[in-house]
Amino acid sequence: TGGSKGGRGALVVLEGLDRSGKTSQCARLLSFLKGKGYNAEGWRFPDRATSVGQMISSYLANDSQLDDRTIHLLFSANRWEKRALMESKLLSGTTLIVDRYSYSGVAFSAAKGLDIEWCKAPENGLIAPDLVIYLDVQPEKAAERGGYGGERYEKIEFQKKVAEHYHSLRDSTWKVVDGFLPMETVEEKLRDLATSCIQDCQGNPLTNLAW
Ligand code: FDM
Repeated sequence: TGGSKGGRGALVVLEGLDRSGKTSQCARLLSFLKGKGYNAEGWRFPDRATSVGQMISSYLANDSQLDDRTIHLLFSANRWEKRALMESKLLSGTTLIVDRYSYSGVAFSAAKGLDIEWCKAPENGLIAPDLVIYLDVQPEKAAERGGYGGERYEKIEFQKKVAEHYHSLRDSTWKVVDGFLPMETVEEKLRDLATSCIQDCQGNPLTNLAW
């Protein structure tokens, strides 16, 4: 079945504001793909399991303070430390469904007022996604979905700024899906986008982000 014809796997990234439904849609998409016989794994950034990830996690929980540029570089380092594994998985035919990536890295740090070009620079050379699915939600409506948790960035005003920066990052790999459609409708759209991406990218080499 799908994806196991000797071709490479696809790098599929889900992005969106907090409470956009990304995490549950990632899980649904992953179990759909596995059920269809695709070789697929779910990843997420930050990857809190590494030592860099633990520093990030403590920062997000407000248990530690870090300079804005320092935490930006740690988020980026957290992707760099996974790059080699990511490449080998993709080349060996595993599709990766990734909850947040470099777009979160740039949008959240730029929302604090850091220069966007400065924010993009350390992302260059990471593997470029084949598909970025942006789950589009209005920050006010997202906050109503059971409210934000207690983490550092979960505030409406901040999320609005993040949304603006996300919009400026759209490129040809982006597909915007309305995150307020019924959950099953969103799920259906993601299935279609991901399965066609997996077919379409088979013959294409991996490329790097070049911002
Ligand atoms: N975040 C996430 C960043 O600020 N930069 C990054 O590079 C990444 C990957 O971390 F508020 C922010 C986005 C979010 C927080 O993400 C933790 P999760 O998805 O809630 O774990």
